[in-house]
Amino acid sequence: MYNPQGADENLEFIELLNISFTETIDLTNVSFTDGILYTFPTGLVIPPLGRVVIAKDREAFIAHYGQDQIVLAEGSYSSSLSNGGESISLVDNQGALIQAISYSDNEALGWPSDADGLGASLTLTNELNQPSPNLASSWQASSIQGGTPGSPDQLKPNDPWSDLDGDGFHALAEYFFGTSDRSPSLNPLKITSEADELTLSFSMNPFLTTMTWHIEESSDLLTWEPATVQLKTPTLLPNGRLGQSAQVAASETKTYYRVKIIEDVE
Ligand SMILES: [Ca+2]
Ligand SMILES: [Ca+2]
Repeated sequence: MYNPQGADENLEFIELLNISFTETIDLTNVSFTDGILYTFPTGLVIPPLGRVVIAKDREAFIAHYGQDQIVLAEGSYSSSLSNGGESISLVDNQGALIQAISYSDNEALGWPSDADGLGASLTLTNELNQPSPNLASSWQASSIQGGTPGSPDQLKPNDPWSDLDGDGFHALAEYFFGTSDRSPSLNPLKITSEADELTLSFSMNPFLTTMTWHIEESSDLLTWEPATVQLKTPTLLPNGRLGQSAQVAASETKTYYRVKIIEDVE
């Protein structure tokens, strides 16, 4: 959030995401050195796919956003994120460059105007595929006002059963599959066959933390049982979602398959 709504710049924040699915990253003495100045304290780690937020004014940030579900780094950065765009650098504890980012507020060049003082945050898209942070096309305005510091841009829907785009997929299912409930989606489930094997595949939101799933089968669409499947290793798709697939043995009789999505209730 480089240009919060209003004249006050104290609600600026910057968020780091660990894009590894397996590695924890130790941020001890990692620093921002250009644009803003900040050094991470000893022992701060980001788990795989985890996020950490650094505020310009920690107290103002907490008063506005709270701290639920947010890993907020100690202290605050000094200086500000320029409202006209600038270059910022993140370096490791030896001073070697990790990431340099040049952002802009230039709408004519495609930078999102809603993130320039109108309430949205500047949000990297398709972040797991490491888009260039220097290109306007890599960024969008956050989906909701104020952004979602500490969380992915796509939040779990308040009403799981709504179907705003009328495509037949409920909001919670779209959240699970990583599709939008604000634009119609095609059936995310695909079945392909090769020799005697059927492969069931679908895309999945990579940032799910409170949902599980399994595949079920039925011969009559009335009685469903867990299917015997061989799950393949998930892959990262070009669209930034996870590609899940499972092999099922071909059957002599007509068989239906479905993905059952289970929301863990805390
Ligand atoms: Ca600013
Ligand atoms: Ca829908």
